[in-house]
Amino acid sequence: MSHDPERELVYFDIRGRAESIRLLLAYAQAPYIDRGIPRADWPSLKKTVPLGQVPVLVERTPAGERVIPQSQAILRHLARVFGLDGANEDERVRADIVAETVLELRTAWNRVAYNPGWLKDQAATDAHFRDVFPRFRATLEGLLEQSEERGALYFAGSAPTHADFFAFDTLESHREVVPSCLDGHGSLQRFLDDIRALPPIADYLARRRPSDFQRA
Ligand SMILES: N[C@@H](CCC(=O)N[C@@H](CS)C(=O)NCC(=O)O)C(=O)O
Repeated sequence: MSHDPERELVYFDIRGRAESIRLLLAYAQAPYIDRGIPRADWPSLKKTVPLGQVPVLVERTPAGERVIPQSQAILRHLARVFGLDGANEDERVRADIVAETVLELRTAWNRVAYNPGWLKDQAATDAHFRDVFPRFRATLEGLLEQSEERGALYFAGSAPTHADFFAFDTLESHREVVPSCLDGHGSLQRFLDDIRALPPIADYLARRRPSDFQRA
């Protein structure tokens, strides 16, 4: 008898903050309901979710329901459940360092990419790619190269962790807007290619919803 909960990921029908969670679930080959809610339904749904925001992960078992808000809490919970949080304490620490770094970049990116509209403020987008992105790209490249020096393919170790899916999604999201933004940064490009080639990820990428920026 399976003890896996039934999972439902509730978010808007975009990649946004839910996409690294979807990537991790795809890699773990874990079934779940990917509930993309129409914007028109949001005002009533907002009142029913714990922090009034999405994404939210709902896990249902015969014993009851676990409802988790906050994308990073969801991602790290699933990483622990599926053993994608590092093979030992050193790897877990490295995964957290990378995830926190990516979160800083992502927070800045969300501001220009999603608010107040889809890439509506060209000056803010240009400033992000000029003043913010290069700094984080250098930090992430340094962290990845330290990992490569230890013989590891991924940010924390020799197997992917939550931090890799978060980094992948955030870097890819930047590349969708400025395709050349990783030119000359071979280790980051190699990392993205390696994640993309993981069979369950390749399968997911072939069928996922279109880029958020195709709606811009
Ligand atoms: N720190 C939260 C932020 C969540 C968040 O800002 N969600 C947005 C969508 S990306 C939202 O729910 N917006 C609608 C609202 O706040 O009413 C997370 O990472 O999950």
